[in-house]
Amino acid sequence: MAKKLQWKRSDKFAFGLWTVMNRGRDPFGPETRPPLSGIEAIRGLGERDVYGFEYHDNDLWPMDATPAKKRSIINEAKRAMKAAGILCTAATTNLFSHPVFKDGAFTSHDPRVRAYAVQKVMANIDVAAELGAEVYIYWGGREGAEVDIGKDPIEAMKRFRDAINFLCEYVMANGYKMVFSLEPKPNEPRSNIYLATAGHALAFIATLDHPEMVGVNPEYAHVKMAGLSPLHEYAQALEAGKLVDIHLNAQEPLRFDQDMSFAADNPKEALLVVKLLTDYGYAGTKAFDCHPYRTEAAPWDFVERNMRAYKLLEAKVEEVNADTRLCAMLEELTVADEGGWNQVLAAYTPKNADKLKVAKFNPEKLAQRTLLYEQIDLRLTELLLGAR
Ligand code: GLT
Ligand code: MN
Repeated sequence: MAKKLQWKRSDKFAFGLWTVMNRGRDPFGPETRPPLSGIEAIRGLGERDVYGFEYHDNDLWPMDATPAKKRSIINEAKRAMKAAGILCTAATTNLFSHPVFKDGAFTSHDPRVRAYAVQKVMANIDVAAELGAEVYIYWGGREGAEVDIGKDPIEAMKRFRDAINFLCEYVMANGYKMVFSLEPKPNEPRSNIYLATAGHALAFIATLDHPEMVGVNPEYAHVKMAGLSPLHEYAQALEAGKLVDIHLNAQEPLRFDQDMSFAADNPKEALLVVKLLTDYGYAGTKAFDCHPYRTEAAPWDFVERNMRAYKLLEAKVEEVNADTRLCAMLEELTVADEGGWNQVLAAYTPKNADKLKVAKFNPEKLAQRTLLYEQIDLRLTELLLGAR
């Protein structure tokens, strides 16, 4: 394998422990792979030069673990991390598997369930801080509804907000160095999940007591399930300074949650995402959140292919950015600003408004400008397919 294409820890790749622990169960059939413990998952990822892992509390210890059992698992995880040279980059809480959360956690009608959910998160935030995680994710899988008349969506937002506000204060009160991250998803397992897209999440964050403590980690496949553009979601979050983590994978649009490996469906779209992250110097971890195909006997080919795909696309981005033909055509899209309009549009002033009011434009003439998008797209396709 070309050296450049071999991933290194410095690439900051991460995997959710649950991705390699996934055993291939789906709604139509049982597990096809043997179990893997959280500790074995940490070791296996570390052995493959993965930079970090993300975990749910119950990926590591069962919900009914005694305090002593939980402590011994956490200690073992710390030893495994040290031995394998892998970091814990993000943590999250399982607020979706147990039937207690069947109608939501933070948005449950039952205040006891909401309190239990917040308590479960607080307990894991303590562990996350001990393991060194600096990002804490909320994927509200059960926060949604099938019967909307039975669940006021405005009330649900208020409950969600109260929970996040409470937990922000908890992190501050403990002096933890940790930011929160909301992970949007439009549906599955609920018919409709609240905070369905990055846009919903960003708008919600602005209503929190500590918006500076909360960002988003859009998942590529979740965006595609909503029929939207992962590139645009990542870009909007990045531009807002809110992209604190990313979940990479692949997904045919508007289907059930397929959770395929990164770039498995649409390499051009994946390329543009890697280009965005590269060009704008995204510095967070790049976490893969997908599952090995059900036909795999072990998760390790899956782990390697995700990182390899990212490195291939990264090398391709370098080629694309250096391609003189493509660069020349992209350059042609820009227009010399002879009228000084960029400066006028950059800020409202009475003077700028006056200048604009009296300006003469010829829309017919402006519309005659041709744009080389067919040729540009073809060139990108040539580069992607390795044609000369
Ligand atoms: C679950 C979901 C993911 C979330 C995880 C975080 S769990 O597997 O499908 O997208 O990132 O809770
Ligand atoms: Mn995810």
